[in-house]
Amino acid sequence: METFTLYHNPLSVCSMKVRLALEEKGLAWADHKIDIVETQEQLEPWYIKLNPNGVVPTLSHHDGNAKVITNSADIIRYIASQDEGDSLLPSTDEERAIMEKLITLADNIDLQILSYARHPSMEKSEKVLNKRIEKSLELAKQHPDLAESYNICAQRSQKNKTFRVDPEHVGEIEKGAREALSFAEQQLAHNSFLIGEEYTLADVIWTVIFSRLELLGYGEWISEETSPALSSYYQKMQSRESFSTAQIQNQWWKK
Ligand SMILES: N[C@@H](CCC(=O)N[C@@H](CS)C(=O)NCC(=O)O)C(=O)O
Repeated sequence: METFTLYHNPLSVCSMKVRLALEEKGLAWADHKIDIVETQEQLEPWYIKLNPNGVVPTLSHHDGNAKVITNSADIIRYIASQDEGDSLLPSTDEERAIMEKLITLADNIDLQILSYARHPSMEKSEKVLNKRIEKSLELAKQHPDLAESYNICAQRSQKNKTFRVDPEHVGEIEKGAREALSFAEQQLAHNSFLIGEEYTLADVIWTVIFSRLELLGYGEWISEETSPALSSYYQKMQSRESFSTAQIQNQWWKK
């Protein structure tokens, strides 16, 4: 029986990072999908008790003691810390610091807002956000003990709604993303991977970022003309077995 259970969504970028880390590490895991679009299961009380921010992914690990880890960057660090499988961590402190910098740079790109801003149907994505706000506020009334979490969920969706139609805010996120990409391009100038010659968590996280940027229509940022090193690196990452087993799916949610 698997000791890891991943609560995730097939099309969520944060979930993809964790699936990719699990596959690269070679850990078996039980799959628990959470519908964050139609039924919005991430807001159900049982899930809020597991992940008080009401977001995917969440990893639970039953190895004698039951552990629950939230936040994709912390989850992948936890996965890397397991004894079995490949390390996924660089060998020196200096490289480890660069890996952490690359994780932070990736985390700072607000892909939620960019995704809601670039979804092919403004109307459909607006419906999802409205439903999240309504459901959070309704459940806050029904479950006063969880009201703090539900208010955080409602505020997050409200923020996504406001900023996705704010060109200045979207422009700032895009600017930050391009600066981060230029740092990654420099890293790849003389290396096979983002940190030297070994595949690490930085590669996990950035492979998923590239896939989402492509979906969002920013493929030119990682094209051969603009970023030759990133472009050939991303092709290599896509040909790894983990890219298909972890289902790094480049597609929009439908409803
Ligand atoms: N910092 C969190 C962010 C997680 C997150 O925003 N997840 C999105 C999907 S990628 C989600 O669950 N959204 C549902 C919602 O906002 O209600 C992480 O890295 O795990």
